[in-house]
Amino acid sequence: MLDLFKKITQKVEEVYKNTPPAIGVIGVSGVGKSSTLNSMFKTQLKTSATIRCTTEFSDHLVGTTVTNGPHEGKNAVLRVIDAPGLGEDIRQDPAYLKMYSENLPQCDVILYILSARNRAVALDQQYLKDLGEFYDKMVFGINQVDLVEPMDWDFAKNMPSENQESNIQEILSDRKSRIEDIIGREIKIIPYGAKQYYRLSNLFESIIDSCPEDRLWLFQIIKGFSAKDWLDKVEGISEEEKERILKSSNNK
Ligand SMILES: Nc1nc2c(ncn2[C@@H]2O[C@H](COP(=O)(O)OP(=O)(O)O)[C@@H](O)[C@H]2O)c(=O)[nH]1
Ligand SMILES: [Mg+2]
Repeated sequence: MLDLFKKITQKVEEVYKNTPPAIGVIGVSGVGKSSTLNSMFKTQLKTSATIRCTTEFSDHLVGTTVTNGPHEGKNAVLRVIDAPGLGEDIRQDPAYLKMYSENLPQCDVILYILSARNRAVALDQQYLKDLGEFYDKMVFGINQVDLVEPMDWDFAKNMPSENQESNIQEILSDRKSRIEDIIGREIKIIPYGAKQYYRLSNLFESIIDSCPEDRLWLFQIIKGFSAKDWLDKVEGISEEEKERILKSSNNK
């Protein structure tokens, strides 16, 4: 019996090592794909406010120590794939879309990022139409919520002001219905801020929840990824605020 258990454990570790859980990140240029991966997984991908800087798919293995749950203390590996951004130049898009189709099948989950500051979603709708084969494993995030009008982010609490929050909710329901119209099913869409590490834990949870059944166990191993690790990096935020944010993010 013990032997069988050992064999199964070995097998699990083997699958884990050979094909770790893989998350692909796609979306229009400048929405913060690379920044999201950097904030979430401490990668050091180049980001830019002005020009594109990701021209090919880049594949990274990120290691982390599981900080809670049954696998606490174990090292977990995750594969993250950063995609070049669509929509920079209409002449580039067909080549990028081809690259998307070639690379995305390797991903367990695909995070499609939009920016809260872009009102036009026609481009996203257009690209989504071309990516129909991946709908099942897509999850959506709206980044850069700190830039939502009236742009008065509450830095002390590291959260949107009341006015921002109500605008964020409006943006959220608008984008949700526009995307759902295209892909024909209900979607999960999480508002967050890569730069502020705001609601990254919600985003991560939603990524895990969108993983296909047969690979879910791989993601469960890393489910212990701690929201506190992210919050620790936000500057100027008090311990009490951290506790409050952690509590509210756990309840969502
Ligand atoms: N204010 C703000 N800026 C962000 C946020 N996330 C990314 N950015 C900025 O948006 C720009 C584009 O980000 P980048 O990660 O290069 O986008 P990509 O082209 O989608 O990979 C950079 O200047 C980032 O610093 C965010 O949450 N808030
Ligand atoms: Mg990039």
